Amino acid sequence: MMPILVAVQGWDPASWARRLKEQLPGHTVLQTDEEGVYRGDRDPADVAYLLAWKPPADLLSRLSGLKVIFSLGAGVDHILELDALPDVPIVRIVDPDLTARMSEYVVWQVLHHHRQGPGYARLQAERRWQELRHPAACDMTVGMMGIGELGRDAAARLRTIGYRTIGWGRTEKQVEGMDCFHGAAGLAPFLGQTDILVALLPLTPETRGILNADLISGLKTDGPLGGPVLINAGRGGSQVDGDIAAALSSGALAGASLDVFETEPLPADSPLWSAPNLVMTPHVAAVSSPRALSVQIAEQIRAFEQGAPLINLVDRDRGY
Ligand code: NDP
Ligand code: OXD
Repeated sequence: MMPILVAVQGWDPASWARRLKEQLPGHTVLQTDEEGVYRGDRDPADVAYLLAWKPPADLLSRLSGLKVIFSLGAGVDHILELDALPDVPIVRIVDPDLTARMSEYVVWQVLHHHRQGPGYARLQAERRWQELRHPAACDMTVGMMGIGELGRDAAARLRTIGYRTIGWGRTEKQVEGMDCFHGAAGLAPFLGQTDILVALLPLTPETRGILNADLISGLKTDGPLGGPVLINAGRGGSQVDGDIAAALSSGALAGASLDVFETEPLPADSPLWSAPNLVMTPHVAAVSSPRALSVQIAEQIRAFEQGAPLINLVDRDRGY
């Protein structure tokens, strides 16, 4: 059977290799160390399947027999940005486990701002017993920037709580239960109705830096929270950290939750560390579970070896 190589940086390669081996006992499963360096005896040119999270570019150039690359995340910018990417199919993660984790994060953060989480944290630190008013969910509009696999599920769950949801994407779409906007022309009307903006966009040349001061100034300002809130769990490259910190300080944003940052880990001198009303998490909104995701990857490898088409393929020209 053709070898599989798990190549991850910053994650535990052994847990992925072990789960893959359980699913595909007939296959040889190789792994890199946690820096993505392959130190095994087997010739890298024998590797047929690469399971990757931020693989080092020089590793890819040694995998001359590669047949498929599986991204171990939903996003694929960590692969597409590499030079000398072999011309093989790239598969990304679309999986109920990952989707559910992201929706949990989005619901958690929307509710946190809606129910005055930052204000109550401040009052508790000051040992003050004081009520802060909050609007009804049905009086608030959550704007989903990115209405793909993750954005649509999160919106559906927000609607069960009572929020109105609207969406913005690249191409025209009809999604039950939400008004959808698209493209440059659809952005202003979308932002103008949005109390809480949730960004779940892939990082592409078009989305790089899109969450900036100009965009923030287009958000609805007379909503029930006293100002708009921004939640970004897509990619840090889509935001301008300094603009968000400034908007929080000036009150142009009433609050924000960021799971991703322009540079990760967030540099010690980032103004975001001390920005008011900001919830920060270290890129953990929807972590990839080896147990859940290895099942689907193994199924795809088995199907591919029997001549069936791969699913969840990345469109390289589109960039996601
Ligand atoms: P999808 O590919 O299913 O959806 C992407 C959405 O973004 C689509 O609605 C697409 O529009 C839209 N989009 C892409 N480019 C543009 C653009 N230029 N202008 C407007 N809309 C655009 O991706 P997923 O929902 O599965 O994942 C989204 C992203 O979430 C991932 O790419 C990844 O970066 C991030 N992510 C972050 C995680 C974390 O832990 N923080 C975990 C998992 C994912 P259209 O359909 O019209 O093309
Ligand atoms: C992903 C991520 O893309 O975790 O899945 O960021």
